[in-house]
Amino acid sequence: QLDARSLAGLRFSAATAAFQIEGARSLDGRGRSIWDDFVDTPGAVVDGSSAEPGPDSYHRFAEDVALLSGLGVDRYRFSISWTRVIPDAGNDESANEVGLDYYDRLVDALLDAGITPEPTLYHWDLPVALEASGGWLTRDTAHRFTEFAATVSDRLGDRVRHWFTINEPASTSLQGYALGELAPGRSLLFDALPTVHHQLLAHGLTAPVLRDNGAVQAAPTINHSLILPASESEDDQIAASTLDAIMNRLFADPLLTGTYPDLSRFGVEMPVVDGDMELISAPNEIYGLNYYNPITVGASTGPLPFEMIPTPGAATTGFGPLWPIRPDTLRDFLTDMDRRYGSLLPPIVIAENGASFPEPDSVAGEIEDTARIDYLASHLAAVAEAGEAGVRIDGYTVWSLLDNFEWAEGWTQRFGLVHVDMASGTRTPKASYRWYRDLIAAARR
Ligand code: GCO
Repeated sequence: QLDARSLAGLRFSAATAAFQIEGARSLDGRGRSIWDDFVDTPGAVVDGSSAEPGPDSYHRFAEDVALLSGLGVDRYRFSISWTRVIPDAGNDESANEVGLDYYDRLVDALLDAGITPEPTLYHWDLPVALEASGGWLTRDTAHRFTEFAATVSDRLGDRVRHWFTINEPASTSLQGYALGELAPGRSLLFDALPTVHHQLLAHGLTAPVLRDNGAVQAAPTINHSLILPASESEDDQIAASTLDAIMNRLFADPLLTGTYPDLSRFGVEMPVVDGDMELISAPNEIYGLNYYNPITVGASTGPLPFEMIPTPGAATTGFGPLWPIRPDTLRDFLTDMDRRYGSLLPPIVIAENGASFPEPDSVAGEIEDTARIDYLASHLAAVAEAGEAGVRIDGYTVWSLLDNFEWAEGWTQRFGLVHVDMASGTRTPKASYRWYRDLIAAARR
């Protein structure tokens, strides 16, 4: 049961990402990213959609700000498109002033509405020329990212103090480079591991630059899942600990302790250069954590040493059997983190949490999305329980403010508190929007 008083002191936010909401892919000098290539590849996106027009926030951001203001959130987590700002990054590092102007206006509109902007600098839209020269397999990409971050923070740093650097590096490495499910669509299996180090290095190199430009927060957002073994058998337990190492410790350990878990069993060495681990593990103000679901795994003889299976007995979201709804695992994950890392763990900000459910493409009025309300309420209750158990948690963020382009799933998975008609851009708040608004107000009372 969720008691709003147990959430007093939490900072509330809602999140989106540039490629998922902006549309306007070829407008005002925006260059191409790996996601432009991905959506233009026949068959890559399930419904063949191309991320535009959709919410079209490039033109309709004022409506987004009004919706945020109506919610009463403290913050808005959006992302900045690298190729709007540096259209041909990798070939030519010059900035596109028109692209920067867009974010300038968005930031001003948020501040006028009393909402703290907390942009993410890398939400998966790598410039194509950088991918052509190796993408995140290449160390140089980390340096190019830092230059981009410097350009953006030179322009916005007088007003933006809260930054997220890289978003969900595990998704990029696993689904983007190891399994080919997301852009850039490469299937390198364990040879994708260097992309982990280069993304973390991108964070490590960039955080000091942001702080020099006035940042009081410069943290990555790391997606985690509690890993559940399919059975008590030794093979399943080993499979679970392997996936835990890859999904969780591979990111949390270097950021918090400055070391990688033992990777020798995968036959790959991280391309660590002297000084890297100090940069990566430099203390952060917060730990940005995205949480959606646990993962149940059993042993496998396939190309990977584990196999993900449905979590027995759990209800699922619109994503199907591999997205079980188990809020208790969020509480357990948070308390495990606290136990494992102790004083090395700064306060946690839940930087994404949310769920998709089947919903119509166009609506006449408010959708009664009670399943989403239940999902969010139960996960917030889990956050409160972890807090009562002593875990320091500073903020909570719903994914997402708006229905948006769900990557390879196109428009088929709706996560918004606000329904978006992808043909017209019309925004219609759902029941969950009203629920979140009331909850935030009650938590402040
Ligand atoms: C991320 C997430 C989001 C997704 C959300 C639902 O990278 O932060 O993948 O972009 O839309 O997690 O799948």
